[in-house]
Amino acid sequence: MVQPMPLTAFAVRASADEGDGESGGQNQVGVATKTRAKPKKPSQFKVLMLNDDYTPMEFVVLVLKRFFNMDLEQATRVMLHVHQKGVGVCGIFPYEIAETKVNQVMDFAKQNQHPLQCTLEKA
Ligand code: TYC
Repeated sequence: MVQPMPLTAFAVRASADEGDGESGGQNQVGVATKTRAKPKKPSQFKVLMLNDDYTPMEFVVLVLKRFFNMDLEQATRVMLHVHQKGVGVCGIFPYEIAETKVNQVMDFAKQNQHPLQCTLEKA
């Protein structure tokens, strides 16, 4: 994924380049290029499922299978963990994918009139 470079750092360096009268000085251009190109690891986010008293167990298992590609055994294990402990991890993803999964789960729960809650947390 392309990351926006830190604007302030670039602006300071760019104006220093213009002002010093030395075209082609080694530092300025090299530093700006390096700042722009530096690859950044996309940060990872846990998708968490929360327990409640009303959502049927079968529905939670269906959600875990449908949106997190779990098989019946995995989905049942995670659902029971959430049921007993209050919260559990459905998976760890880059931010945009994690956000999409949370929205898919919340929309699907709403459509089916269940109060199931799903959220994000930085991994
Ligand atoms: N506690 C719910 C019940 O007893 C089941 C449940 C499990 C609900 C996991 C939400 O994330 C959840 N029907």
